[in-house]
Amino acid sequence: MVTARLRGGTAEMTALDIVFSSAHGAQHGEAELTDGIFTPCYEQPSRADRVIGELRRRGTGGVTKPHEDGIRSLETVHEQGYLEFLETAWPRWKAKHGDRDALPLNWRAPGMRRDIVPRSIDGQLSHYSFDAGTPITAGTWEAALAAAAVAASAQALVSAGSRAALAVSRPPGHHAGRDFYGGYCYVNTAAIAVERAREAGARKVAVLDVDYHHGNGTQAVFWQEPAVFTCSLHADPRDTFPFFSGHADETADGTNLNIPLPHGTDWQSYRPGLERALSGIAGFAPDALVVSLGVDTWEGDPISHFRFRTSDYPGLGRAIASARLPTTFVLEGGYGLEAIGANVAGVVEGFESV
Ligand code: Q9C
Ligand code: ZN
Repeated sequence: MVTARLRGGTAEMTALDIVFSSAHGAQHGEAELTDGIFTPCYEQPSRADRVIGELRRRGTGGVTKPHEDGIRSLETVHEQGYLEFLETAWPRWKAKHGDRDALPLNWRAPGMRRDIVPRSIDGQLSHYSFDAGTPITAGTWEAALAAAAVAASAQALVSAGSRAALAVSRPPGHHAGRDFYGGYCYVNTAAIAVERAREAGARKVAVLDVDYHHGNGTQAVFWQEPAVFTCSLHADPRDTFPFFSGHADETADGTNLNIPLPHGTDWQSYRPGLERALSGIAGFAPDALVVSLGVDTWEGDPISHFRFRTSDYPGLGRAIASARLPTTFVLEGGYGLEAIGANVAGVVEGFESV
């Protein structure tokens, strides 16, 4: 079947493989610190529920539950000490401060110690995090485990011969590094997919990150790994979170490509950057592609400043399909609830149409 498709056959169109776990709902933070006040978390369960609801309504693909092990998948990317912190943070916080979400209160200044991990839960939150928008809750560990399993399972289906799969995973992952969390991300789902592809025999893997924000976590995870090419298009970090990563001069000896774009970027002005990204990927000649699929590029997104229309997303999917690679889509950001389902479905349906 795969061979027939590579020859350009259309007779064997198979529906997309979609992987979803309702366990994502365990992560339901109450509030994040934004613009000087505590606001309800933008990163909320209805996001993934909207996406899977719209995909089911349209019949975009077959939906399965994850079949890979979450812990084992996490250990391919994250440091053991970090995982132990993430697993135990909530009960330790709750015992000390009571039943409200855990948020850090301070971070190190340049020159302060980073070689000694604090003993207290408060110090450890500060040590392992980089923002105050990413609460650790009663269900964070359960949801993170499920997200890891969903991403690994989607990749396993592609590595077994499916042309493409979509991990409807939550919370998102691309801001999380081997030993840090932030930007609504605790574990790096795209990186987990990459490592799953490599376990299955892929020698080189590329990551294309189309979320509105720079994928700083994914870039950091693979910074010293020449077999993984990371590439991100995003709002210029001089203007936008994560502020301290995502500039064009971060090249990792040619295995990282950042394409910062101005506020107001629409699909037409995005396209040349996307072409550069796809040429970079083609030049690397990977065996597989992982797409960090954020749709916070949408014009109505409440925290972002790009201007994609819902009708633009199928074109993004078709452009990604032009890479002609086995492709695993992993859900990242997108906070406009009324359009998140249509925008994600648009990308994968555009991809499938090629
Ligand atoms: N005024 C992802 O899209 N800062 N993360 C929000 C809003 C954090 C976004 C500030 C944005 C993180 C996966
Ligand atoms: Zn984002």
